[in-house]
Amino acid sequence: MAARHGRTERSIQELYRDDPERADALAFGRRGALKGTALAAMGAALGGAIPFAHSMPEGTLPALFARPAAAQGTAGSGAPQVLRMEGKAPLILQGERPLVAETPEHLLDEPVTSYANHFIRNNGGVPEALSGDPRTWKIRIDGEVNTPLELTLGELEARFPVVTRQLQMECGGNGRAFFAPQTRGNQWGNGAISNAEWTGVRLRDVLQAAGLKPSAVFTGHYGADPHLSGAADRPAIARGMRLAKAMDEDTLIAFRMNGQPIPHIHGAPVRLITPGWPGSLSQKWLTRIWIRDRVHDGAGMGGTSYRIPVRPIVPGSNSNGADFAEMESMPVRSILSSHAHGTRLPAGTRSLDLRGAAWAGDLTVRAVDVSVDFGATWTTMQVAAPANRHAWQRWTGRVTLPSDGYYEIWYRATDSDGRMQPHAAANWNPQGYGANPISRAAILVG
Ligand SMILES: Nc1nc2c(c(=O)[nH]1)N[C@H]1C(S)=C(S)[C@@H](COP(=O)(O)O)O[C@H]1N2
Ligand SMILES: [Mo]
Repeated sequence: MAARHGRTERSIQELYRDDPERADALAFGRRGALKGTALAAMGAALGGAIPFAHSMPEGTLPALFARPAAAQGTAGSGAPQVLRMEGKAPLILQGERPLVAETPEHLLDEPVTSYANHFIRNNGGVPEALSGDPRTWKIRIDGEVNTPLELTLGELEARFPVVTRQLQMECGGNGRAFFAPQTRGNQWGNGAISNAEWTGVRLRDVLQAAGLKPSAVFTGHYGADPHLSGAADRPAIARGMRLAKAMDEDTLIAFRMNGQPIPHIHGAPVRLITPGWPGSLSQKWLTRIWIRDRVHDGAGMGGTSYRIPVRPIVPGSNSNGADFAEMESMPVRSILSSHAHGTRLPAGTRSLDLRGAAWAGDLTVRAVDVSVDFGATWTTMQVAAPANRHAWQRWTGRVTLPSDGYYEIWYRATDSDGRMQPHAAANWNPQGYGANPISRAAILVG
């Protein structure tokens, strides 16, 4: 071992990337304790001593190596891929066609998500920017209704009560990068989430004005964005939801974001906001809501699309989604916004004031706990009440550190039904929805 020490030190980070099992065996040895030259090698690779090495779990990649590359702002090659867009922070560019960008967790430090820090998720192209008066934009409500409606944005605003709420919007694939084996789709960390303040009318009020027929069971949503193929008759995405969610008082046809007209990239001039359920149900550039007498069958419905196994399937296996169920309320998740993953703090730092947010779809968050000793002990954070139903909840708290060195901040939330974020992404599914494992941020002191 001693003779190999130098080489181990240089290569352990690469080895953890290429062959984590062998790296772990090398680092921990057969007895599962990290000590001696292996501990020194691990410390060297991580950039500091590891004060809680004795509770470092075997078989778990150190967070500094394990955090998905995308979540660190480096896609693949190591060169940071950042969004360059007027008024937007340098978000993590997940793709340019369609345009998709993730907000780094530490930029989600505002209680109300600003335009600058709001993630972007498109499935198709971005429609032409509006010319003319946005109040003349029309939406159609048809299908299983007594009176099909065609309403301009001006009429919507004048005819129905206007409400303003802070609402979470989270992509159904948020956390996808945490799945093993990897699944297809944008490799999101935890940053496909927002909590902006939306103003609009309740979808419920508009559906009641149209009058729902007894046969009405589902919605189907359409927007003005073109399919990437350019085919005019192919919607980029056309999702729908059970009527119960459409009738929820927080499901809005929104026309203002944070008090301003909705920015073009976020669906100007009018979009749905369906908080707590997959973000794909928050149709942008909204043109039509088709009320259906069956589960909607538009683009992004059926098979394995936004559907998850009722009974766990073998990770990595093929499935046509036959016995999957629609993904509805999103699972509990927390983010840390006060410290970026990989932050280096001055030597002598002995306590950390932490901040973040947590949410749980249609439920609320009961607790957020943090560990700085690899899960051996946990400290309870203070969790604020949501600003309103379906808003995220901010959390704060302090942890103490015994000495300089490498730490991992582990953070996990528990929902109001008692469900806690799991240690590893669970219920693997082919398109990677609902991965919400406990998160780990690496911090170096000194
Ligand atoms: N018309 C339209 N609406 C859409 C989409 C889209 O591609 N087209 N993407 C959906 C998805 S998958 C998500 S997660 C949210 C993202 O909204 P944002 O881009 O404003 O963050 O919009 C949803 N609404
Ligand atoms: Mo999404």
